[in-house]
Amino acid sequence: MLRLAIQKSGRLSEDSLQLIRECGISFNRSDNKLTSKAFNYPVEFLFLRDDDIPGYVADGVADIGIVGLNVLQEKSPNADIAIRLGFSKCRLSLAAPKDKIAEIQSSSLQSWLNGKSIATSYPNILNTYLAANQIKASVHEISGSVEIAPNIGLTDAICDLVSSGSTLLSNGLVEVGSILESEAVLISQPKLSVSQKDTLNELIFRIKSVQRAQNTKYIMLNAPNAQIPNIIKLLPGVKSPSIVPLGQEGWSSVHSVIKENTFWEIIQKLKEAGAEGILVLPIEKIIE
Ligand code: PRT
Ligand code: ZN
Repeated sequence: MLRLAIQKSGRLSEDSLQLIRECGISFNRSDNKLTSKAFNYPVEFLFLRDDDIPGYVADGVADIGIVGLNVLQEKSPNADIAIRLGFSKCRLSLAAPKDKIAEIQSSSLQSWLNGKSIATSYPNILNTYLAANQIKASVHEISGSVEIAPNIGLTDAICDLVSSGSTLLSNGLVEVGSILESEAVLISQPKLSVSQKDTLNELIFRIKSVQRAQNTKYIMLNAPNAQIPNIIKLLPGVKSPSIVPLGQEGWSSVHSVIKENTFWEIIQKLKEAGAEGILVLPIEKIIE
Protein backbone atom coordinates (compact mmCIF):
# COMPACT_ATOMS: atom_id res chain seq x y z
CA MET A 1 0.00 0.00 0.00
CA LEU A 2 1.32 3.43 -0.99
CA ARG A 3 0.16 6.44 1.06
CA LEU A 4 -0.40 9.45 -1.21
CA ALA A 5 -0.69 12.92 0.38
CA ILE A 6 -2.98 15.34 -1.45
CA GLN A 7 -4.01 18.88 -0.51
CA LYS A 8 -7.26 18.68 1.47
CA SER A 9 -8.85 21.74 -0.12
CA GLY A 10 -7.32 24.51 -2.18
CA ARG A 11 -5.87 25.23 -5.58
CA LEU A 12 -4.13 21.85 -5.94
CA SER A 13 -6.92 19.56 -4.72
CA GLU A 14 -9.26 19.26 -7.68
CA ASP A 15 -6.53 18.87 -10.34
CA SER A 16 -4.70 16.30 -8.17
CA LEU A 17 -7.85 14.19 -7.78
CA GLN A 18 -8.71 14.62 -11.47
CA LEU A 19 -5.27 13.28 -12.45
CA ILE A 20 -5.72 10.27 -10.17
CA ARG A 21 -9.13 9.55 -11.76
CA GLU A 22 -7.64 9.88 -15.26
CA CYS A 23 -5.08 7.27 -14.22
CA GLY A 24 -8.04 4.90 -13.78
CA ILE A 25 -7.89 4.90 -9.96
CA SER A 26 -11.34 5.06 -8.31
CA PHE A 27 -12.17 6.11 -4.78
CA ASN A 28 -14.89 7.69 -2.68
CA ARG A 29 -14.22 10.88 -0.83
CA SER A 30 -16.35 12.27 1.95
CA ASP A 31 -15.50 15.86 2.90
CA ASN A 32 -14.83 15.29 6.57
CA LYS A 33 -12.61 12.19 6.22
CA LEU A 34 -8.85 12.68 6.26
CA THR A 35 -8.04 9.34 4.60
CA SER A 36 -9.57 7.18 1.91
CA LYS A 37 -8.54 3.94 0.14
CA ALA A 38 -8.73 3.43 -3.61
CA PHE A 39 -10.93 0.50 -4.74
CA ASN A 40 -8.77 -0.71 -7.61
CA TYR A 41 -5.19 0.36 -6.83
CA PRO A 42 -2.95 -0.18 -3.75
CA VAL A 43 -3.03 3.45 -2.68
CA GLU A 44 -4.41 5.25 0.37
CA PHE A 45 -5.03 9.00 0.23
CA LEU A 46 -4.10 11.34 3.09
CA PHE A 47 -5.80 14.75 2.80
CA LEU A 48 -3.53 17.42 4.32
CA ARG A 49 -2.61 21.12 4.18
CA ASP A 50 -0.16 21.65 1.33
CA ASP A 51 2.49 23.14 3.66
CA ASP A 52 2.62 19.87 5.63
CA ILE A 53 3.04 17.56 2.63
CA PRO A 54 6.85 17.89 2.13
CA GLY A 55 7.43 17.20 5.86
CA TYR A 56 5.12 14.18 5.98
CA VAL A 57 6.79 12.70 2.90
CA ALA A 58 10.29 13.41 4.31
CA ASP A 59 9.32 11.66 7.58
CA GLY A 60 7.78 8.69 5.73
CA VAL A 61 4.29 9.30 7.22
CA ALA A 62 3.21 9.59 3.59
CA ASP A 63 5.11 7.70 0.88
CA ILE A 64 4.36 10.08 -1.98
CA GLY A 65 2.65 13.46 -2.26
CA ILE A 66 1.45 16.10 -4.68
CA VAL A 67 2.60 19.63 -3.84
CA GLY A 68 3.59 22.90 -5.52
CA LEU A 69 7.28 23.22 -6.35
CA ASN A 70 7.19 26.56 -4.47
CA VAL A 71 6.20 24.86 -1.18
CA LEU A 72 8.62 21.99 -1.80
CA GLN A 73 11.60 24.32 -2.41
CA GLU A 74 10.70 26.31 0.69
CA LYS A 75 10.29 23.31 3.03
CA SER A 76 12.38 20.42 1.59
CA PRO A 77 14.61 21.66 -1.23
CA ASN A 78 16.44 18.31 -1.49
CA ALA A 79 13.35 16.08 -1.83
CA ASP A 80 13.06 13.61 -4.74
CA ILE A 81 10.73 14.78 -7.51
CA ALA A 82 9.24 11.68 -9.20
CA ILE A 83 7.50 13.63 -11.98
CA ARG A 84 6.41 17.19 -12.76
CA LEU A 85 2.65 17.36 -13.19
CA GLY A 86 2.17 20.52 -15.25
CA PHE A 87 -0.85 21.96 -13.41
CA SER A 88 -1.17 24.79 -10.82
CA LYS A 89 1.49 26.73 -12.72
CA CYS A 90 2.57 30.03 -11.19
CA ARG A 91 5.77 31.92 -10.48
CA LEU A 92 7.35 33.30 -7.33
CA SER A 93 8.15 36.89 -8.20
CA LEU A 94 9.52 40.10 -6.75
CA ALA A 95 7.16 43.06 -7.06
CA ALA A 96 7.49 46.74 -6.20
CA PRO A 97 5.10 49.74 -6.06
CA LYS A 98 4.53 51.10 -9.55
CA ASP A 99 5.87 54.56 -8.60
CA LYS A 100 9.30 52.93 -7.98
CA ILE A 101 9.58 51.39 -11.44
CA ALA A 102 11.44 54.33 -13.01
CA GLU A 103 13.94 54.23 -10.12
CA ILE A 104 14.48 50.45 -10.58
CA GLN A 105 14.91 50.79 -14.34
CA SER A 106 17.42 53.59 -13.98
CA SER A 107 19.74 51.35 -11.87
CA SER A 108 19.20 47.57 -11.78
CA LEU A 109 16.91 45.39 -9.72
CA GLN A 110 19.85 44.02 -7.73
CA SER A 111 21.22 47.43 -6.76
CA TRP A 112 17.73 48.85 -6.05
CA LEU A 113 16.98 45.93 -3.68
CA ASN A 114 20.15 46.57 -1.63
CA GLY A 115 19.14 47.95 1.77
CA LYS A 116 15.42 47.46 1.06
CA SER A 117 12.89 45.34 2.98
CA ILE A 118 10.87 42.56 1.31
CA ALA A 119 7.73 40.84 2.65
CA THR A 120 7.20 37.17 1.75
CA SER A 121 5.81 33.80 2.85
CA TYR A 122 8.87 32.16 1.22
CA PRO A 123 11.84 33.33 3.34
CA ASN A 124 14.10 30.37 2.51
CA ILE A 125 13.74 30.65 -1.27
CA LEU A 126 14.07 34.44 -1.09
CA ASN A 127 17.15 34.36 1.15
CA THR A 128 18.81 31.83 -1.18
CA TYR A 129 18.09 34.12 -4.15
CA LEU A 130 19.39 37.21 -2.31
CA ALA A 131 22.59 35.43 -1.24
CA ALA A 132 23.19 34.05 -4.78
CA ASN A 133 22.84 37.60 -6.18
CA GLN A 134 24.84 39.27 -3.38
CA ILE A 135 21.89 41.44 -2.37
CA LYS A 136 21.67 42.69 1.22
CA ALA A 137 17.97 43.17 1.91
CA SER A 138 15.88 42.45 5.01
CA VAL A 139 13.26 39.72 4.70
CA HIS A 140 9.96 40.06 6.61
CA GLU A 141 8.13 36.76 6.82
CA ILE A 142 4.33 37.10 6.77
CA SER A 143 1.92 34.24 6.24
CA GLY A 144 -0.77 35.83 4.10
CA SER A 145 -1.92 38.98 2.24
CA VAL A 146 1.70 39.73 1.36
CA GLU A 147 0.58 42.12 -1.39
CA ILE A 148 -0.61 44.77 1.10
CA ALA A 149 2.79 45.12 2.83
CA PRO A 150 4.14 48.07 0.73
CA ASN A 151 0.80 49.93 0.91
CA ILE A 152 0.71 49.85 4.70
CA GLY A 153 4.36 50.92 4.93
CA LEU A 154 5.64 47.56 6.21
CA THR A 155 8.15 46.87 3.42
CA ASP A 156 9.53 48.35 0.19
CA ALA A 157 8.79 45.29 -1.95
CA ILE A 158 7.24 41.82 -1.87
CA CYS A 159 8.07 38.33 -3.08
CA ASP A 160 4.90 36.33 -3.72
CA LEU A 161 3.18 33.90 -6.09
CA VAL A 162 1.75 35.35 -9.27
CA SER A 163 -0.42 33.68 -11.87
CA SER A 164 -2.64 36.12 -13.79
CA GLY A 165 -1.02 39.21 -12.20
CA SER A 166 -4.37 40.76 -11.25
CA THR A 167 -3.65 40.72 -7.48
CA LEU A 168 -0.48 42.76 -8.04
CA LEU A 169 -2.27 45.14 -10.37
CA SER A 170 -5.12 45.81 -7.95
CA ASN A 171 -2.60 46.59 -5.20
CA GLY A 172 -0.59 49.06 -7.31
CA LEU A 173 2.39 46.69 -7.63
CA VAL A 174 4.47 45.70 -10.66
CA GLU A 175 6.35 42.43 -11.12
CA VAL A 176 10.07 43.23 -11.39
CA GLY A 177 11.65 39.76 -11.50
CA SER A 178 10.72 36.10 -11.26
CA ILE A 179 12.76 33.85 -8.98
CA LEU A 180 10.99 30.46 -9.37
CA GLU A 181 8.71 28.93 -12.02
CA SER A 182 6.38 26.59 -10.15
CA GLU A 183 3.96 23.76 -10.96
CA ALA A 184 2.55 20.77 -9.07
CA VAL A 185 5.04 17.92 -8.62
CA LEU A 186 4.81 14.34 -7.36
CA ILE A 187 7.39 13.68 -4.64
CA SER A 188 8.40 10.44 -2.94
CA GLN A 189 10.11 9.46 0.26
CA PRO A 190 13.55 7.88 -0.30
CA LYS A 191 12.92 4.54 1.48
CA LEU A 192 10.12 2.87 -0.49
CA SER A 193 9.92 -0.95 -0.39
CA VAL A 194 10.38 -2.88 -3.64
CA SER A 195 6.63 -3.38 -4.07
CA GLN A 196 5.93 0.28 -3.28
CA LYS A 197 8.47 1.29 -5.94
CA ASP A 198 6.65 -0.95 -8.44
CA THR A 199 3.34 0.70 -7.54
CA LEU A 200 4.89 4.17 -7.89
CA ASN A 201 6.46 3.28 -11.26
CA GLU A 202 3.10 2.01 -12.54
CA LEU A 203 1.48 5.26 -11.37
CA ILE A 204 4.16 7.36 -13.13
CA PHE A 205 3.65 5.28 -16.31
CA ARG A 206 -0.08 6.05 -16.20
CA ILE A 207 0.52 9.76 -15.50
CA LYS A 208 2.85 9.99 -18.53
CA SER A 209 0.20 8.35 -20.74
CA VAL A 210 -2.39 10.88 -19.54
CA GLN A 211 0.04 13.80 -20.03
CA ARG A 212 0.96 12.71 -23.58
CA ALA A 213 -2.73 12.48 -24.46
CA GLN A 214 -3.47 15.94 -23.00
CA ASN A 215 -0.91 17.53 -25.31
CA THR A 216 -2.02 15.62 -28.39
CA LYS A 217 -5.14 15.47 -30.60
CA TYR A 218 -6.36 12.77 -32.98
CA ILE A 219 -6.88 14.12 -36.49
CA MET A 220 -8.79 12.64 -39.46
CA LEU A 221 -9.08 14.29 -42.88
CA ASN A 222 -9.87 13.52 -46.50
CA ALA A 223 -7.65 14.44 -49.44
CA PRO A 224 -7.12 13.59 -53.11
CA ASN A 225 -4.52 10.81 -53.48
CA ALA A 226 -2.16 13.14 -55.39
CA GLN A 227 -1.94 15.38 -52.30
CA ILE A 228 -1.29 12.58 -49.77
CA PRO A 229 2.56 12.82 -49.86
CA ASN A 230 2.44 16.56 -49.02
CA ILE A 231 -0.10 15.98 -46.26
CA ILE A 232 1.93 13.17 -44.69
CA LYS A 233 4.92 15.51 -44.43
CA LEU A 234 2.81 17.76 -42.20
CA LEU A 235 1.58 14.85 -40.04
CA PRO A 236 4.37 12.62 -38.80
CA GLY A 237 1.99 10.78 -36.37
CA VAL A 238 3.03 8.43 -33.57
CA LYS A 239 4.81 6.12 -36.07
CA SER A 240 3.35 7.17 -39.40
CA PRO A 241 -0.16 8.20 -40.42
CA SER A 242 -2.76 5.57 -41.44
CA ILE A 243 -4.11 6.01 -44.98
CA VAL A 244 -7.53 4.47 -45.71
CA PRO A 245 -9.04 4.52 -49.26
CA LEU A 246 -12.38 6.35 -49.48
CA GLY A 247 -15.45 5.12 -51.39
CA GLN A 248 -14.91 8.00 -53.83
CA GLU A 249 -12.31 7.04 -56.47
CA GLY A 250 -8.95 8.87 -56.14
CA TRP A 251 -9.49 10.01 -52.52
CA SER A 252 -8.16 8.77 -49.18
CA SER A 253 -8.74 9.41 -45.50
CA VAL A 254 -5.66 10.16 -43.37
CA HIS A 255 -5.60 9.44 -39.59
CA SER A 256 -2.85 10.74 -37.34
CA VAL A 257 -2.06 12.73 -34.19
CA ILE A 258 -0.89 16.34 -33.80
CA LYS A 259 0.55 18.33 -30.92
CA GLU A 260 -1.73 20.83 -29.24
CA ASN A 261 0.84 23.67 -29.50
CA THR A 262 1.28 23.29 -33.28
CA PHE A 263 -2.41 22.71 -33.91
CA TRP A 264 -3.58 25.94 -35.63
CA GLU A 265 -0.44 26.31 -37.70
CA ILE A 266 -0.72 22.74 -39.02
CA ILE A 267 -4.46 22.95 -39.71
CA GLN A 268 -3.84 25.99 -41.93
CA LYS A 269 -1.08 24.20 -43.86
CA LEU A 270 -3.26 21.08 -44.25
CA LYS A 271 -6.05 23.17 -45.78
CA GLU A 272 -3.57 24.79 -48.17
CA ALA A 273 -2.37 21.28 -49.12
CA GLY A 274 -5.94 20.31 -50.13
CA ALA A 275 -7.26 18.57 -46.99
CA GLU A 276 -11.05 18.56 -46.55
CA GLY A 277 -13.48 17.40 -43.85
CA ILE A 278 -10.89 17.76 -41.09
CA LEU A 279 -11.99 16.19 -37.77
CA VAL A 280 -10.01 16.76 -34.56
CA LEU A 281 -10.79 14.60 -31.51
CA PRO A 282 -9.48 14.49 -27.93
CA ILE A 283 -7.38 11.47 -26.91
CA GLU A 284 -7.81 9.86 -23.50
CA LYS A 285 -4.47 8.02 -23.17
CA ILE A 286 -1.36 7.38 -25.29
CA ILE A 287 0.61 4.28 -24.31
CA GLU A 288 4.22 4.10 -25.48
O1 PRT B 1 -4.93 25.41 3.12
P1 PRT B 1 -3.64 25.10 2.47
O2 PRT B 1 -2.43 25.50 3.27
O3 PRT B 1 -3.57 23.65 2.01
O4 PRT B 1 -3.63 25.93 1.09
P2 PRT B 1 -2.99 27.37 0.76
O5 PRT B 1 -4.05 28.39 0.98
O6 PRT B 1 -1.67 27.55 1.42
O7 PRT B 1 -2.64 27.20 -0.78
P3 PRT B 1 -3.53 27.44 -2.08
O8 PRT B 1 -4.59 26.40 -2.18
O9 PRT B 1 -3.91 28.88 -2.22
O10 PRT B 1 -2.39 27.18 -3.19
C1 PRT B 1 -1.82 25.91 -3.34
C2 PRT B 1 -0.75 25.97 -4.41
O11 PRT B 1 -1.34 26.41 -5.66
C3 PRT B 1 0.37 26.98 -4.21
O12 PRT B 1 1.36 26.53 -3.30
C4 PRT B 1 0.92 27.11 -5.62
O13 PRT B 1 1.79 26.01 -5.90
C5 PRT B 1 -0.32 26.96 -6.50
N1 PRT B 1 -0.79 28.24 -7.07
C6 PRT B 1 -0.98 28.47 -8.40
C7 PRT B 1 -1.08 29.39 -6.42
C8 PRT B 1 -1.45 30.34 -7.38
N2 PRT B 1 -1.39 29.73 -8.60
C9 PRT B 1 -1.83 31.68 -6.97
N3 PRT B 1 -2.14 32.49 -7.83
N4 PRT B 1 -1.09 29.71 -5.10
C10 PRT B 1 -1.47 30.95 -4.72
N5 PRT B 1 -1.82 31.94 -5.59
C11 PRT B 1 -2.21 33.26 -4.99
C12 PRT B 1 -1.01 34.18 -4.71
O14 PRT B 1 -0.47 33.89 -3.44
C13 PRT B 1 -1.65 35.57 -4.76
O15 PRT B 1 -2.28 35.88 -3.55
O16 PRT B 1 -3.05 33.99 -5.85
C14 PRT B 1 -2.71 35.39 -5.82
C15 PRT B 1 -2.13 35.80 -7.15
O17 PRT B 1 -2.91 35.35 -8.21
P4 PRT B 1 -3.11 36.27 -9.51
O18 PRT B 1 -3.85 35.39 -10.48
O19 PRT B 1 -3.92 37.46 -9.09
O20 PRT B 1 -1.74 36.63 -10.01
ZN1 ZN C 1 -0.69 26.27 2.46
